[in-house]
Amino acid sequence: MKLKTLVGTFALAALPASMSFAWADAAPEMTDAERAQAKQIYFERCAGCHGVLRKGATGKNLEPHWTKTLQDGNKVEGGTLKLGTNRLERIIAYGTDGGMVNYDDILSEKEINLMARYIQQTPDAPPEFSLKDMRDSWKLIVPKDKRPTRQMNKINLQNVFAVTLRDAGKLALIDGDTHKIWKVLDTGYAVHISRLSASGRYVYTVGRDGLTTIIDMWFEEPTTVASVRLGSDARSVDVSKFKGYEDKYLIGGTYWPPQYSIMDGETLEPIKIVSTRGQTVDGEYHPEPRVASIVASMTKPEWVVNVKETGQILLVDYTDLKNLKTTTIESAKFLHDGGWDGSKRYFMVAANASNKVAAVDTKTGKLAALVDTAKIPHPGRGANFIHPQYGPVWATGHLGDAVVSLISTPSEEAKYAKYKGNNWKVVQELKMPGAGNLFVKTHPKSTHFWADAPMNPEREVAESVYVFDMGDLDKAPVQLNVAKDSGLPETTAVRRAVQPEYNLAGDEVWISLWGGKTDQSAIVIYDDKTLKLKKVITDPAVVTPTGKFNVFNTMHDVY
Ligand code: DHE
Repeated sequence: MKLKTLVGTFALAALPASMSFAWADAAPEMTDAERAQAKQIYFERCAGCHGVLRKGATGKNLEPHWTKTLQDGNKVEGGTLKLGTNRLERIIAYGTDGGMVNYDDILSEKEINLMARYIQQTPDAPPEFSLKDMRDSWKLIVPKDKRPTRQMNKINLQNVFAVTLRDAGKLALIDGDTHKIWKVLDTGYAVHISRLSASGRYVYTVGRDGLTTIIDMWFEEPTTVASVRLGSDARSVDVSKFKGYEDKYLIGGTYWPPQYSIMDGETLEPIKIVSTRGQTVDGEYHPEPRVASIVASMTKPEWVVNVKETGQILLVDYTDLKNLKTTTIESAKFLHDGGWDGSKRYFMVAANASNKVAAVDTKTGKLAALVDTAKIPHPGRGANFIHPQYGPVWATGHLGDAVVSLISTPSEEAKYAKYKGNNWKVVQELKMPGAGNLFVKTHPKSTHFWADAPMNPEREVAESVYVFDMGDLDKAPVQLNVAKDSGLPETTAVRRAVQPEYNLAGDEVWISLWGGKTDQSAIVIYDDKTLKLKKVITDPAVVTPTGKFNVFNTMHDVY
């Protein structure tokens, strides 16, 4: 069994920018072929956290002034700077306790050496992507008038799960009633999220490579009816949901180029691109402010667009796209993922490097609060429930700390008025076995609260999920070892148990067992009441499953 080893953090950000260093004259040599290979690996594995221009966000800054070997043996006045090829190789292989995961079970020694040399070179800036480029990439595969006018199959669409098959560049639609794979469709590479049309008929996917697809579930078999490229690196997409605008527009956010794009919601025909380059909340210009989470408001015809590097939250009004009105709300860096509070008035978004959660009031269009939390909040969409002592709370796990934070959220219901004094405070921290949580989940019909820990360095923790009893939150959670329960033979790569998702009835919880690309992975289903194993889906098509999105729960933001 190969365990992740932790080494020290970079501890670089604290060094003054003005410090003058004796840099090695040149970065280590690379052939053109090596550079091309490293560029591809960097895009697939590193750019998400460190940025295309390597300015850093969730991950550290990796520009050559930090990474290149120093001539004087890697020592600088006032501190020790130990980068250069050897040190970088160790960090890439074994990870750091700052949140960098180990790659010794994903990349070969040769590839690790390649990456250690590559990140000492000047970053490659990919080309920009214009509205014309987007239009050129647009494929309307089935026009609207050639699509069914009613559902042509007997599947219970509300209980379908859209499952990302990350490294296969595919999406599986799984029938939640029968647990059978309905169809596997080609998508962009490493679909990050799926979102649902307001009608529940269309699934929208967005690949890390910027390819967005729209899948129509009314055909006898799900069919991709259009696709378009948003740029070269993307993470988020959502549809217009406000009354009168249901499914009219789709918005997609890109990491590269840093911008958001608006399309027709049923054909994906490109309409508009808006750049997010500009000033950070600290008053500095940033050339790569990436679009992180996006969500459609139910309160107004607006999307909430969270810009990572600037810490600015944009409320984009989609009623008049020619004369686009945007409200810009200052919050904190670096904005990442988030979800609605129980009332669906406040959008809660993690400002992960600031150890804060920003709450946006979508009714007033203002920042309601910046809540201090434990290290590196990572909510996914978070989870809402009524706490026995503190009333309505929204929960987030943490990548950097062994707790789940419960934040008190406001409610207009008179029975919760007594909890008002606690609003926007962390009222309880639930103890986890370690850091490395990515996703939490509960359901209005459940008494359980589920949390994963896939980024924990201990194999056993990363391969398990933890279930809290919401009636007694002081009790330690029950550990379910998903890898063992799957019955699959142990593999070299850690099989991370990731992203609990409920079914329509709220009585089953689905967990992805995310193994290596050539290993058999699985979707493991538990009975939510008894916590007993119910089903293991191990079809050979299940390659590197990660996110799962139940149609009904995604449409109605049930979490
Ligand atoms: Fe995610 C959500 C970005 C790594 C699985 N991820 C999100 C969102 C963003 C984001 C901005 C919110 C989208 C929204 O709601 O509109 N994720 C990033 C990264 O930048 C990061 C750190 C590095 C990268 O290179 O992508 C990253 N994410 C991962 C993974 O490694 C995960 C575990 C596996 C994978 O498929 O890549 C992963 N991210 C997810 C999932 C969601 C998500 C499953 C949606 C959660 C939900 O419940 O809505």
